[in-house]
Amino acid sequence: MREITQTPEPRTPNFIILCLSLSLMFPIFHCALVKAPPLPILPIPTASQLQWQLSSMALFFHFGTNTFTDSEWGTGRVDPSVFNPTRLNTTQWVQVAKDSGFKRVILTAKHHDGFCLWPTEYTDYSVKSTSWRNGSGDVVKELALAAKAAGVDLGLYLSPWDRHEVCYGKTLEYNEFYLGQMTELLTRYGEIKEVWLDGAKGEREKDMDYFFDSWFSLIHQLQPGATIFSDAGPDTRWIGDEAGVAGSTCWSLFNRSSAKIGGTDPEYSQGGDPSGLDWVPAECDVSIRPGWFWHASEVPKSAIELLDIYYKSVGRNCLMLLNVPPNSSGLISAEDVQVLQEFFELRRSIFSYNLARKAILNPSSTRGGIGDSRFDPSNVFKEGIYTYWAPEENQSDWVLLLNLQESVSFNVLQVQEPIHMGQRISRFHLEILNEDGKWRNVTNGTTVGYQRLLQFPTVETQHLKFVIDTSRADPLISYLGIYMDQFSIVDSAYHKRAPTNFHSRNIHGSVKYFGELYTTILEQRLFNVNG
Ligand code: FUL
Repeated sequence: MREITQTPEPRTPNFIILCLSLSLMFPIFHCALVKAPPLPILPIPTASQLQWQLSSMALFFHFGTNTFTDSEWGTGRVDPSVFNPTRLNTTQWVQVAKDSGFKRVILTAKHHDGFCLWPTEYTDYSVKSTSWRNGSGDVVKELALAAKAAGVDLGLYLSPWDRHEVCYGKTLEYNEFYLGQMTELLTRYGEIKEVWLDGAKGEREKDMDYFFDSWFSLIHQLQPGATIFSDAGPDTRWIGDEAGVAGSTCWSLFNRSSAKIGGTDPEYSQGGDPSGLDWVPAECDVSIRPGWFWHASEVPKSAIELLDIYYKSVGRNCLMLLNVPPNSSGLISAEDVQVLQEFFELRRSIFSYNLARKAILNPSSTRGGIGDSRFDPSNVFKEGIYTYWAPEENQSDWVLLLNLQESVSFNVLQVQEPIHMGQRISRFHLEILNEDGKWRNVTNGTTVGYQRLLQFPTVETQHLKFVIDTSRADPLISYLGIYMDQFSIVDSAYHKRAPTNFHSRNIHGSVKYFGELYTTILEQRLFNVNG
């Protein structure tokens, strides 16, 4: 049946005069009629997913019997007494994280060998059976206390694959055992912000099913603020490689049902899914050293290599999870601390000043019209996702012109979306005005999400044109920045590469290559830590 609509009476001049006089007498009458924010486009993140994303970077601590046996995948048959970190100091671990800009730490409470870093009731294969702290030590507790004192979030990795536990392989028994251990971890140590688990397992190992749905439900019940990481979420997903590198297109949209824990399709994980129905952003795990556990013979990557990974993880809408393994004395090694300090200084010197900050902005349109500060383009220079530029609805162009007021050199573009409103942009580009008066394309990208960083050969200009080409809904921009990175090498084909074979051991020898600023960074070490 057709809907019957009433035709409104034509407005008489008297009515209009009345409205005008009322609005002059009571200005509030008009002020209340502001344009509401646009609708979010689904899916959108939960509060804990948002908090996770805003933290940007986390440190991973792989620590256990492997640290003492020079191994990666322990057999589960090593005598627990090998675990003896005589100088263990979790306050140092947390301080290192905090001083180098990491807001979250994650500990391998149990790795594949089954050795538990806390005194669990369910097995003797734990710190209880060692002479460390006379068998009454608890690494999880020490880390939880240190993290709380420093205001750093704590996450725990409880490996499903357990090479020591005899009931591993008996489906019901082991699922109960695993949940028993998980419950201890989530009820004894205060707030746990992330639970990390994977489907890793060696070939020809015992077969069994994990009851993931029960695990995830219980974890969320016991720690409602925790995000659960796995190959398939539910809250954050594995990026699909252990190099810390996301796809250059990276959606937080994903279909959990299309992913399998232990059977990742790297391409799907790296790019996400523009038609995905679930919000499952990606976490990029990578180790500062070749192995996940500490080995005396290995050296850390250089700060420049970490910076490259930062561009390809945090700069591609992901969280960077950097493993820094404590050594056998129970401390983070001095050479790793040094690299982390240098990495921090690199980021600080590149990103602490937005070269576009004083620009005069000219938008193609503004939601609610000029004068509505809530959607004003100047919001793109305010920190945080809750302030943003919104164009008017139903536009054919989404453009921001920037007059920098003077000629500026730069080689990095930063763009952010207010992701609490959903991830929208699917293609954008940046143009500069050349001296000949012609606009030239400098760089382009696909997805933005929480944060997109793009590098390109250095350009100099006074005028920029930031253009959003395609978007799932009216695009919203919460931040726009341009920066000068004097450290990374970007080749003329617009492909960036980090210097190879450039470890911290030879970092001093390479200083002249990166100029004076790098020398200053090396001289400005913030603190000394025993290693
Ligand atoms: C993998 C494990 O097999 C490695 O040992 C390491 O813990 C890495 C972070 O995850 O699945």
